[in-house]
Amino acid sequence: MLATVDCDSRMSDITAKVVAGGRLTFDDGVYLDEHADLMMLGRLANLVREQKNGRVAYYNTNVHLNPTNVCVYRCTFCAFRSDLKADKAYVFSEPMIRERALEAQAHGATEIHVVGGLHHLKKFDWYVDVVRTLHETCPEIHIKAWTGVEIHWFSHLTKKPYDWVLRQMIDAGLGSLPGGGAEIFDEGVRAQICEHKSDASRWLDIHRTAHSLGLRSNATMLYGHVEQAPHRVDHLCQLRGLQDETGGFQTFIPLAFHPANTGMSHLPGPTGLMDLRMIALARLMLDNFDHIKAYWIMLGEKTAQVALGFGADDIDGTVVHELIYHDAGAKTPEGLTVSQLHSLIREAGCEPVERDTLYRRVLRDGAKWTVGDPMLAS
Ligand code: V47
Ligand code: SF4
Repeated sequence: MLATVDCDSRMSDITAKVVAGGRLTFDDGVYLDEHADLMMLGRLANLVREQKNGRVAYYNTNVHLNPTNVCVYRCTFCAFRSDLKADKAYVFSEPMIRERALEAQAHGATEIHVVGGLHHLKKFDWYVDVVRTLHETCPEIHIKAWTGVEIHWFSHLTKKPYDWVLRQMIDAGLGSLPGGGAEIFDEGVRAQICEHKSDASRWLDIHRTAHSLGLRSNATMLYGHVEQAPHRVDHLCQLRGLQDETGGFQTFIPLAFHPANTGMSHLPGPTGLMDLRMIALARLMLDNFDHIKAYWIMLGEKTAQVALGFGADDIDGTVVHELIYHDAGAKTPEGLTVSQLHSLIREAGCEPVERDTLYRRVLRDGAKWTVGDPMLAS
């Protein structure tokens, strides 16, 4: 009984803090992650979501390109990577990249999302040419490309600093950075799931540099594997700290671990309730992020729909050609049509709004599209 009273008073304190617009501490976050009643947590997160974004749920029309699956690293959570000489290894040629851009254009996409492996033999110029080919083929489409891990690899290949690498990419047509590669910042967890990958301080430094050059970026967190609540909350606090400094992050995307075909396939992966808890926790801890994305490809359409009432205001996009999650056992379709996205959002009681990568409203007139001003979260 006493424990219930303590829990209730802790939740009341946290609720009062959130309602007053105050900032939650690391300890508050761990409490919410480990003990809070899920429905109370969801209601509180939804309150913040409505203050920031009303009942709008954003989506975008995008196409993915994973130009190679060959990767020098061996992250234990990754089912997508391939050894150089394995049967599943592939590398996109320039005509294939051009064809993907034209397919995106025909599909009405405003964004091409590009991430892939770190190929043993490809030089930096090959990665620059991927961006250049896409941009020259379809200059109107925003290119969101390369995670912090890839930018770190390019810096290693060229022996040049991050700002030089990013400037080359911007000159070739890069528009922003996706949020991947962050995984979990804690070093002990990283040692178990991605020991060779660039560490937290480098990932953060790359995003800091990108923001200083005027690029916007996203942030992610991979959860539901070997990490615990304090690791997740520490990760969110570190992102919040950088956002205080730069304001350059647009959206946060909690990524649910999919175990099939990975080096951690013995783990069960997160439950649906944990997925909702992570969305709500992120909405409450990341008070300086405008958007929280429920990435439907990874959550499944059903959980993503519920997540719109637990703090999320974005469900990503049409996502044609997704491989990373499907290689790891995702059962979702590889893409959804705009009308499917609309019904999914409306059924959740939200208003669907198409955005471009920079959260500007997309206005369509038949096959043509233009963008309005950025929609500012309050
Ligand atoms: O960094 C890889 C994750 C990320 C698995 O910025 C896995 O808009 C779960 O970052 N189970 C790449 N996750 C994808 C990514 C992303 C996705 C959607 C939108 C945006 C955005 C970014 O995928 C990797 C890693 O954290 N990942 N394997 C797996 N088995
Ligand atoms: Fe390579 Fe990325 Fe997979 Fe790690 S997550 S093995 S860096 S493709």
